[in-house]
Amino acid sequence: MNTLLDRPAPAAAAALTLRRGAARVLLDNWTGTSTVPSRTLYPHQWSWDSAFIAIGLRHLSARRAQQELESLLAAQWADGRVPHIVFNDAVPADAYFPSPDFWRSSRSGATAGAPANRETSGIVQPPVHALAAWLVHSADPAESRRRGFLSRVHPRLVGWHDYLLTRRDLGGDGLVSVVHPWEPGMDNSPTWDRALARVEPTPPDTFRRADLDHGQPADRPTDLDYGRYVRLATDYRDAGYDDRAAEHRFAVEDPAFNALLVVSELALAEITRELGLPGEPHRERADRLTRHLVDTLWDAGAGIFRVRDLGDRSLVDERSITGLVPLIIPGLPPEIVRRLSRALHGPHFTSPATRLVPSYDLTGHAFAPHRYWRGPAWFNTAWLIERGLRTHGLHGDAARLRQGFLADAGRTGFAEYLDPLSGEARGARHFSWTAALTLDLLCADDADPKEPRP
Ligand code: 9WN
Repeated sequence: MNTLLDRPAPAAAAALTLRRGAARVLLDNWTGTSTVPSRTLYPHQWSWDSAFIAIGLRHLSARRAQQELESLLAAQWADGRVPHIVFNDAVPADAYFPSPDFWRSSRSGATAGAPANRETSGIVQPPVHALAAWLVHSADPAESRRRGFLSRVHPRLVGWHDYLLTRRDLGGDGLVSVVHPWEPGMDNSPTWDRALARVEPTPPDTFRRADLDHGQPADRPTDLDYGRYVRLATDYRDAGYDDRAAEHRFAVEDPAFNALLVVSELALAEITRELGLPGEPHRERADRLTRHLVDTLWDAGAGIFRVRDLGDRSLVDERSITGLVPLIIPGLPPEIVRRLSRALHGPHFTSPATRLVPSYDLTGHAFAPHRYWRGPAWFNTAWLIERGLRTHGLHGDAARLRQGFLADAGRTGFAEYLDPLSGEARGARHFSWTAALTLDLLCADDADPKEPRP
């Protein structure tokens, strides 16, 4: 057992300090209905952030964790999409760019079913929500049943996955595509560069970036990247956010996005079963998606999953953390598990200064230790890899990653990400998902990750 009480006194005291610090971050970043990723850089509600935050919040208050997910799902569009940002109308318009008056969801998204009474973005982020909902339920099943939590979120989660598996199967091969680099949540990863180069950037003097008021320009995406992000979002908006009408100039199949849909489909099977309905269709969808992922995106020569660019339907020759995240899939063929585990320990992803996994190949031509998703090591992806290692019984590696995660989170004041060469904290501090996932890993043991943690 690995509970706080069973540990030797100094370790237990350190764990308690860490737990208190993480709880403080989540209390400070709570707005009354949800949690902002960062009070400075990201002052609204973000989709996959809320899922990670709920996974940690469940250890403090199952009820608040439920609220975190339900407030996000309340802004779901009628076509099933869960928007990547839900705007807080009490926050000044210039606090974050692109703001509600750029996305204009309630007007431009009306035909696609955007809510009339909430402003949101029109794009999506990775589907971690069903996994989060199942973990939140498992933390306190009695409270969850009493409040009818799963029966309320179930239809919304089904609608969300249906949207992705139908409207977003742009390649026609059973995999989900993302249509903007913000959608996979790894904004400026070098894996998007090739597809993004086809996009004509919007001139930088036509918009004002708010991120540079808080973040270091050298750590953030460049103005050229932003020009392309703005162009893609403008075109999507002007097509009414309609995936059938929009001419997507950027469309890629991302391994992590699809892998997270697999584990969320498996979670949805559990949710469905708990509600007395048949879970089999969701398990079958998960199996099908896993097969497509392996058949289409696995690069056996390189031993990593690749991104596929639908512009020319070829695999992108870059190694990124997105290619390792499928380790989280329980039904992955053992040979692929072995290769991914080898890749994790090889020269491309072994950092000298942290056990967290860098977001991009340390030896890659575009590696940049500070620049956002072009090298820095992030805590949410480390949590996903840790879970994947446990899923496949690699408990020693999982424990080492967990210890490294907890040490880095505490040492850096719950930083957004780290320079993988020096271990230095970068980006925002008091970052919500870092704190939330710290709480979760403090409660982790070596049990099967499908089981609720103590
Ligand atoms: C754009 C909130 C989000 C995360 C993303 C991360 C970053 C936004 C930005 O912050 O993206 O969505 O302004 O850079 O890349 O993963 O969800 O924390």
